[in-house]
Amino acid sequence: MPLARSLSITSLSGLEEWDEEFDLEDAVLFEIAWEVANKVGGIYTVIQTKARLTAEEWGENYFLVGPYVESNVRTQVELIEPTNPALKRAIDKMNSSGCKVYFGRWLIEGSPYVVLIDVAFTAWNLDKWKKELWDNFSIGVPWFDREANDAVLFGFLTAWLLGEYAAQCEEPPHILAHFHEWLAGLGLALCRQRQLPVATIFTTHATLLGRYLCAGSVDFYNNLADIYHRYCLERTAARCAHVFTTVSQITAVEAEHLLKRKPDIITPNGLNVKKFSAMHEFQNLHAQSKNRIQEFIRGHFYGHLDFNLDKCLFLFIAGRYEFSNKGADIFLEALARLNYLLRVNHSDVTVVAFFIMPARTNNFNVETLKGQAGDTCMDTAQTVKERFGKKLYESLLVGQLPDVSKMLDKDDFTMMKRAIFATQRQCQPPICTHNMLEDSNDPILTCIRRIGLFNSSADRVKVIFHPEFLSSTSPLLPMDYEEFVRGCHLGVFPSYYEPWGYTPAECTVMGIPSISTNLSGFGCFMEEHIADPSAYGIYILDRRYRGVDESCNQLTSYLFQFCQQSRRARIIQRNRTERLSDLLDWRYLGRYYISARHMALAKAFPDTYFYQPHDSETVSFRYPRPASVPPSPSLSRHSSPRQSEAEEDDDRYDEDAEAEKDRLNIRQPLTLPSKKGPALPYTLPGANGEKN
Ligand code: G6P
Ligand code: 1S3
Repeated sequence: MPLARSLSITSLSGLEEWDEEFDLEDAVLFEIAWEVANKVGGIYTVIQTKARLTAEEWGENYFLVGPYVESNVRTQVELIEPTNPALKRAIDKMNSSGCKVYFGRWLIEGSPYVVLIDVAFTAWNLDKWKKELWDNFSIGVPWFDREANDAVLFGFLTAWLLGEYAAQCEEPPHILAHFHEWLAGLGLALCRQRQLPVATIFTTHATLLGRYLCAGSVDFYNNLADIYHRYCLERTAARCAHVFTTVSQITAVEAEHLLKRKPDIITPNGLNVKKFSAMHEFQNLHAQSKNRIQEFIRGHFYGHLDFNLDKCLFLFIAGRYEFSNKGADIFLEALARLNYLLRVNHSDVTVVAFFIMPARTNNFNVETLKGQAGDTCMDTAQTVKERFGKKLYESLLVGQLPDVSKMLDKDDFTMMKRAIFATQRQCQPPICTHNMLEDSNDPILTCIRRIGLFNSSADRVKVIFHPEFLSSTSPLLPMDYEEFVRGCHLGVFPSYYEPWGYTPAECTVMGIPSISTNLSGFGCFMEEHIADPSAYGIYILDRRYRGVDESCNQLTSYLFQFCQQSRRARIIQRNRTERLSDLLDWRYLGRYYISARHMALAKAFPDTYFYQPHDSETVSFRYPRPASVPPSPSLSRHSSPRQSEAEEDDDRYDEDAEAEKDRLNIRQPLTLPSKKGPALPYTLPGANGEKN
């Protein structure tokens, strides 16, 4: 049944409109990835968040293909009979030939159809298929590489599915198959080698060699046996695809050199942006979540709570535990330098830096649990208050004013002294919330020991390492990730290797400023689209053209400037950060995927489809500097290091008027992206020979 579809992506608060007249005819889209309904890392987020928009465009003709993992299916997928007759026949045929292929609806936004293949069930074919791989592509996969074995099985099974589907169609079909990452890449190469009627797209989210080469301290030689054949699979897919895409400009450079193919188009990662009806709802959510983090801090620092929680800033880094690739190394170093600067400048700001990176642990540690066990001082104050109230009442009952000197007796004082003693601790508040299995070799703990950030009273920077992802059911910090991010003041992601980087993007859509780098896809993208990123709370560290020490100084400078902002400046900045959400919404970024698909269809089926690049692919939108107040909070500061108390606490300024001024200014003529990053000061303020 021919389907004539055209697409119009409407204006998102001024970002240019995108009308696409492209007749998809009877095309059917298969999107294939190891992370379909199977959360491993960032690719899951890409596919899961993008599904709604893709399902809107392709309707009944959109199928995601992934591995069958029983535990995932139980919680995320509703198994149903295949809806498309040709696909049903193809699945039945495979199942009667010794495969296990399931069909269902993935229970996420957009409810896309999923085809899930049990690769283990067909493992008996592995040797035969590996031989075929060797004969046709000269790629040998060693027996011990389990992940690559899965890639071989998944590749042959997906190619089988697509071939079978083509065979079952009554009319010659127009199949479009979009493969993500090397684990799914072999299916693409097989489609080409078997000359199936399939238009193919390959998207790489990171290159294998790039990741290994950047990791630095990773044991390169002992990993060599796992690298080469995987690299061959990746390179074959990239070179065979009708259309090759990467998620960012920085990964495009990598691909050009390491995979020897320049991407045809960049497909940046988006998010499903939630819009609140009340404009400042996200600010209220920040205040609520911050209260919960403060509660945790009260417990964690019991006996050492000698700092003002109201002047406490919460910073965090989160993600896969790749110490140097994710920049945890330079973050720690910069925190040590920040600690020094805050101390010599007698700052009353305290910074608590959270490290949320999963490592091997055997439980929460006792000291941390004790902190969260209950507030002895609060319980005692309640008891003493009740006893006081009772004595007062008894005195009033007999018609006498109370004798104040007798209202608290010896027992009350004993109880209060006991509470004071109970909240004293012999040790410093713990750095790590869990017992680590490899405590002595752990890179974060080793670095903390070297730089001496031990949560002592004199430290203005405190560190908390939570080596587990957050969960709302945790007895320690019962918050889910989103809630936690909302309560923080700044996300710090100084990655060295980061093809895209969802963490700063997630901060942005929640209105939380972040630091990323010009080596991360996100950082490069924001640098290209915003005239003064730091004014919008998007700090981009230069890790490309500067040495580690210089980058570290720049990071320290950003952190120190951030600590000097007044509350009012932080609120203005959060408003601006949140305003960038549209730029990261799939409703805007989805257009690059759409172009890639049209391009592939036109290349594979030139008689049916014609592709012409859309204007928005060659001209880039750029947010101007905000008009309302000076462009960057650092420039709006008084010459003295601190602002007045009155200004610090003034959060009642007219936010709507500020926002309106910015909005009027924000729609400017389109300009081409500049090649140069923003010029920001990165010298260490106050570090000129001052001594502690
Ligand atoms: C939000 C709330 C304000 C609160 C402020 C705290 O804007 O709406 O009521 O004062 O957050 O901001 P801060 O940066 O100090 O956490
Ligand atoms: C990759 O996951 P990672 O954390 O290993 O893909 C993500 C999705 O494209 C991307 O955001 C991330 O930078 C890559 O590194």
